[in-house]
Amino acid sequence: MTSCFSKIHLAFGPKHTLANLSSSVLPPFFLKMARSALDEMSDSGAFLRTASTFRNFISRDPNSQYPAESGRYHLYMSYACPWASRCLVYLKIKGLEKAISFTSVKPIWERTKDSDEHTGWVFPLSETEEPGAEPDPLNGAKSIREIYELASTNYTGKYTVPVLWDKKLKTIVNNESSEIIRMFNTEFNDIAENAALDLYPSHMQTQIDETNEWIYSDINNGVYKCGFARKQGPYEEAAKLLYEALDKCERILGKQRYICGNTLSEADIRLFVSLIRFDEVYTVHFKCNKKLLREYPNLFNYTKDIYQIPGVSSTVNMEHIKRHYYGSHPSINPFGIIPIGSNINFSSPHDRDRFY
Ligand SMILES: N[C@@H](CCC(=O)N[C@@H](CS)C(=O)NCC(=O)O)C(=O)O
Repeated sequence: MTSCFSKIHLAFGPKHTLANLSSSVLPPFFLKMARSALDEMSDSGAFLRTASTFRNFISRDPNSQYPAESGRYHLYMSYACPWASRCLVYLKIKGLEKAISFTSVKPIWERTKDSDEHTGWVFPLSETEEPGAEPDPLNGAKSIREIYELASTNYTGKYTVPVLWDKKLKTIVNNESSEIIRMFNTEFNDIAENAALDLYPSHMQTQIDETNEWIYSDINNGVYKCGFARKQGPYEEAAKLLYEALDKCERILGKQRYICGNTLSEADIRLFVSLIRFDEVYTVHFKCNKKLLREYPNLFNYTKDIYQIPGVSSTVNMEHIKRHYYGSHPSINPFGIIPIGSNINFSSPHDRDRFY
């Protein structure tokens, strides 16, 4: 566990310390840690995501603290969540289903304790209560919050998914999806059914890292900055950057099949999880309505292309996605009405094989 101080350190990167953070930069969670994404707000009304806390690594080295053993780890996730979904995509396309088990929570946040007002991810009480979701098979927990409390008695951050759980040491290994996908990509190759697939090959790493940076900031997190902004200025700034980034993707994808060239890479999976949610959710719920995904020919066909990679469509549960966003943020959608949507068929033909 990191201390409260080191969490602030992590959130702002290594350059910043308490001493050089001015009070106008210090977010409210310095005084009271954010308990949900809806609390992560700067004084200017902009959404400010806090860093994940559990940052251990599974290793292919059998002598490491967390060796890559089959059957040892469990992914707690939500089909609704883009960050958790990217981990599930990796689990499926790397052929790790037999090695790493997973459970999805229910899509709509509920009260996690009678004694306070926190709402968050909960498990169904039975196998049949919620299609796609299952009761916690390992710890019998009622909520993801309980999983964090089992791993640490003094945890004060958000109770986010994904959570990579170690069944042997009964603790959380890691709750940061960008790191979990890297572990899934390389560390389980002795047991992965699709070990040859490398989505972060050394010759592409610089390009993938650079691409991830603007896609994360302007698209993956950019849609949240639009949706959770509490003032017009930060919303407009985020929306401008979002659409500049989408236009850039559209241009790139007019010249090549994938975002970093003609080979599928990590950057594609990271982009995909946001695109697949775009028209059904972000356009309405997060006010990203300058243009729809389906108005971008290259991006739209590209989304279908990734969706049709064997294993990927099974990670997309649009029911969970829609019910989560429209049903879990009452300050944005007080009546929980789910817009009817366009019900896009991502299995329909696409034109991306023109690049081969
Ligand atoms: N940095 C984390 C972010 C995960 C995250 O924000 N998950 C959201 C769901 S989409 C969550 O669990 N939020 C719970 C909350 O805000 O209380 C990662 O990428 O793994």
